[in-house]
Amino acid sequence: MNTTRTVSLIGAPTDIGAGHRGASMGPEALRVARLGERLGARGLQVIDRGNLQGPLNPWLPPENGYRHLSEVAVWNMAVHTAVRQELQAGRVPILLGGDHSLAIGSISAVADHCRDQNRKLRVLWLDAHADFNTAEATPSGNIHGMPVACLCGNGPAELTGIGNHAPSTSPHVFRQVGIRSVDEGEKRLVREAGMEVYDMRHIDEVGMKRTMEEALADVDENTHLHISFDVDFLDPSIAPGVGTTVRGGPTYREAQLCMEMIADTGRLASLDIVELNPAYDKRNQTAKLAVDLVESLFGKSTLIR
Ligand SMILES: [Mn+2]
Repeated sequence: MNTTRTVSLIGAPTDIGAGHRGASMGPEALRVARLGERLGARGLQVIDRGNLQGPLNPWLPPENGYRHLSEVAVWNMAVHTAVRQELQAGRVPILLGGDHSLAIGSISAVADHCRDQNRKLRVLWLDAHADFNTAEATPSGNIHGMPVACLCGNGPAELTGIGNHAPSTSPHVFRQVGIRSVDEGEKRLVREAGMEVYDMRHIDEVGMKRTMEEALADVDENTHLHISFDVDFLDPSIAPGVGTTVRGGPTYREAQLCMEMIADTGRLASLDIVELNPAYDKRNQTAKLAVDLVESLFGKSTLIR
């Protein structure tokens, strides 16, 4: 592992792709929960880049199956540029969302970087949802339900074309963990794409430990490991501060184990923290929990192991 790693916090305060307002307050809630200070205490160098800027949320109904498509594209281009810059400077970008549509910008940047550096990309998608919807399959038109599809080339050109390569990546790069809500049409798309999904039933049956061993099985020295952490991954009893709660998610201990096993690989190289919605939170508890988990992701453990 590198000696002193530098992480860059990049705020993207928008709920432009979501079906509920409020994820735009996520970056500040994470700062209030002392994300930067806590990572600094882990021995990391932390640079806070402040917040990106983009269009306000006009809160309009979907058009041709997409809600706020042009605004989502503008935000994602800004995210792409910012994440790319940090990677090129050898830093670990942490995107503070914002809703999950922003993963299009961040993961397209990571994918471009991996192509340049000849590294293997692995994306761990921690989420209650597969986010593999298309305009035809989605009931809502909310683009935060479509980022994985867009990154794999299944979406509008405004989004599939972000970055240097279209499509940015392929379903085989993804390992999805914690999934428990997939729309009917989306189920078929996930199946056809052959994406590796470790849903909650799988976690129930074999446990989080074996699930993570499987999800991380082919991470090697040349792997760039990107984590896309949708806070709705967590059970709503511990993480109420999200717009789209789905019961039956990982417990506190399961989530900690998941993060610690990722840290053990030593290959974590970029991170999204998305869908934190302070409008639904209680006394910032979900932001504080997210910060606890991110500390584990960066190697905090109970004992010296
Ligand atoms: Mn998501």
